[in-house]
Amino acid sequence: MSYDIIGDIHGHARTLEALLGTLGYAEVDGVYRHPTRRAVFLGDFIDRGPAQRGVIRIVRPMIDSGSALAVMGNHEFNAIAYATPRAGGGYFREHDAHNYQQHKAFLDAWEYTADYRELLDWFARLPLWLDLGGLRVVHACWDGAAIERIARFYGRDGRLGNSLLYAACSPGKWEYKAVETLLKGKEIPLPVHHRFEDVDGIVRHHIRVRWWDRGARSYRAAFLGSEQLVTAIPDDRIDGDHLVEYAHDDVPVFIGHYWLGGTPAPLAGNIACLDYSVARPGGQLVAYRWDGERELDARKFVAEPALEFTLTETLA
Ligand SMILES: [Mn+2]
Repeated sequence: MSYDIIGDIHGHARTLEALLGTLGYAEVDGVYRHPTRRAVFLGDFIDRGPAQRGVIRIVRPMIDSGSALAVMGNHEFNAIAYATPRAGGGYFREHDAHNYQQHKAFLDAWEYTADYRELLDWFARLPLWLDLGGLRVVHACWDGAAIERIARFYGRDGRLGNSLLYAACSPGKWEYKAVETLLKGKEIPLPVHHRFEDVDGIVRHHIRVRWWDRGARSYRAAFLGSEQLVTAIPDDRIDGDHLVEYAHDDVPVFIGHYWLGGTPAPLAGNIACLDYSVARPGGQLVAYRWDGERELDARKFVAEPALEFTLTETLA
């Protein structure tokens, strides 16, 4: 089976339609299909962009009909947690100003509608990871030990039932760390007094890291994210462990999540990130056309420039 793996979409339906067209998918009876291939979505369908319903209208029929597979992103996880009351008051994801702002585009489109709960139930059926034999898919980090532990206690399908959701929203429980690593990756604290502003202008004291990279010895070398931020990261030697075991001869793993920029290319011979910041001006929606190869090839990325911004600018 050949797969087209597609990165974080974040409410950019027009760009998604353009990319599906470029990849040779056509809409038949409301479902985009390819005659011989399947799509695989890396999660983060929602938040940020202008087409919160449009994206779901495209991806859900594809996934429900088997034209596509998908994993859950941290934004779908957060959406479920935001809407789930905690016993004793409040919600699994707090309704504070930061969380509300990050989720506002989605809430505006869905919160007070008849199909809101039903969509969240659908999100909850998206697996946290997919092992397709010759390739693996997870939103941010393939942590084999975390996956094995969740599979053993909660089921091999990797789905977020109520008990796993509860544990994953309880700091201190192993499930919290495990789900966080799969959906948000590894983060390490910067040395004391070091901080930087991320692309949203939020001050960060932690960095997302190249979790497979044994060669990265400094914070800057281990940093995984937008290249415009690299110089803001200290070049000090890393104090502590940033690694998750992923052997260079293991099968390819595809991830999203990291807001990369520039020209898409593999991060390692068997690791590719397909999140090239479609929700940022100048960003791209990126796919990788996989045909069974063990060694990933830079020529097999397909990038669609973010169309929504062009349209908005034209209208303005
Ligand atoms: Mn993400």
